[in-house]
Amino acid sequence: MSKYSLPKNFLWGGAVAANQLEGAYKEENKGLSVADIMTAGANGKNREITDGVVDGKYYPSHEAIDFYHRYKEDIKLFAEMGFKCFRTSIAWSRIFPKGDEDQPNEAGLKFYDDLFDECRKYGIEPVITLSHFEIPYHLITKYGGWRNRKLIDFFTHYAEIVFKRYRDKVTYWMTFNEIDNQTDYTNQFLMATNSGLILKDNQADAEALMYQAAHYELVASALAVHLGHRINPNFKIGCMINMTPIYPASSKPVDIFQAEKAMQRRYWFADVHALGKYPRNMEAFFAKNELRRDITAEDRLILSEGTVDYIGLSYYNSMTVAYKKENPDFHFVGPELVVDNPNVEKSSWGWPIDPLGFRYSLNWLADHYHKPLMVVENGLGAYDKVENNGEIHDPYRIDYLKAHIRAMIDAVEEDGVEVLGYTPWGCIDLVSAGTGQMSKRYGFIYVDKDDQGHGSLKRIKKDSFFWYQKVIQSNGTAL
Ligand code: P53
Repeated sequence: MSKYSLPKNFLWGGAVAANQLEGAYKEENKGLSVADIMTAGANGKNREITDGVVDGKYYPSHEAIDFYHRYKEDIKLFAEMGFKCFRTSIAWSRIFPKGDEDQPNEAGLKFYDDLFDECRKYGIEPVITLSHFEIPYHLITKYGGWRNRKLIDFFTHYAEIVFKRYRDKVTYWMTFNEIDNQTDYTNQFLMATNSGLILKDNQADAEALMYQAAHYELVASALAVHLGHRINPNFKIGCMINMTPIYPASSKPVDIFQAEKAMQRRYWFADVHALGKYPRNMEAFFAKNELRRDITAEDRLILSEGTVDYIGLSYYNSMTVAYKKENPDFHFVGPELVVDNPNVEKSSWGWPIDPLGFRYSLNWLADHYHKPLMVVENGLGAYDKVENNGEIHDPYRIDYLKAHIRAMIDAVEEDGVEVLGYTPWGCIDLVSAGTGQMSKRYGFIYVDKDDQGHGSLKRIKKDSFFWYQKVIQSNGTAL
């Protein structure tokens, strides 16, 4: 086999996050997390972040798809598809219900012991995110979330406990899910899920808070990497970046430079994680704007000593931006500069569909960071229909995944990119992070539940289930 082909032990699998599928939000002493105070929204309707759990409102995470009680049945289905790995997260608030305790909650630790054992029974390697949009709510109400330096200690204590406990059960870890989403600091959902920052509309200090919180997260991540390697030198600990390549709207130099500035503003997080220091473009930006005030010499040392082993990434779509003359210094936050790209199709939720953008992304990350990549999310959120005979035909999902897997294999074979694994998002239908809907489905396995929380929770294999089974069996040659 050529060095430039998918290895025999390529990690095919699927990805989920605890808060989007486990449910059992209060069971066995679990504390509330930020996900548990977010109501359901819809396409174009934001989820509401409430002040604690409010009576009479519907919170999709509370039951989700009840994976907490059904994981044996679900993992059996993953094994039937041939999964080599399964990416999920540990709900921090199961281990530390409030987040600031000394002693962990044994029942929470036991749940993940059983879950990882169940995976191992089928030879499925767990791939575990420490913080996937589920910071304990108490850390928000008492400490203000990641604006507070104390969170570094709480997080590293949590990381140490789970690294030690699962030392021989888990090898692949990631620290913070999609840490770069918060680049758009005007988006309350992203600020709450990334950093536990509950902000008001147009909050004046949102930008400064974001950069400070992100700094503390990056220090906490570096400490966790360092600690993890001491606990088990075989651990592979990665970061997790949402990779949305940003294209210029035209060949006008201002558009091209605007896109470059947007890339700098979104991907410096990966520089810190992978290279151990802030890029000079960000240092210059902070110096000019007096952002990220609290950084110590010790922090810089920690960052340099806790670089990640691989880059975990999610890829769904590309984004296209245009220069605006009202913005002569090429500032970038997010949606304000985005324009429609007429060259790509869109999903039912308006997300561009761009498989070549995936190959471009894999190349870009490999060129910048010279580390192995792991694709830990990719997929199409779509409406599915159950036919009268109970079957679900989802050729649109197969088309999307086929084109993206093709693009990934091209990146490996033609471009020499090193990719460790591929775990499509939401391998079993689950609650959408962005909208809180069930009807935005990604799965190979259908779950009978609607956007109001009604349904039998029955699992049904979709056509894509049998297709993906063949993809894995053939190591990506039978698409
Ligand atoms: P949903 C924003 C931008 C890109 C990816 O998203 C995002 C988000 C947050 O919505 O989320 C990631 O469910 C995330 C998953 C999430 C998945 O992509 O909004 O890591 O938790 O479910 C898909 O369609």
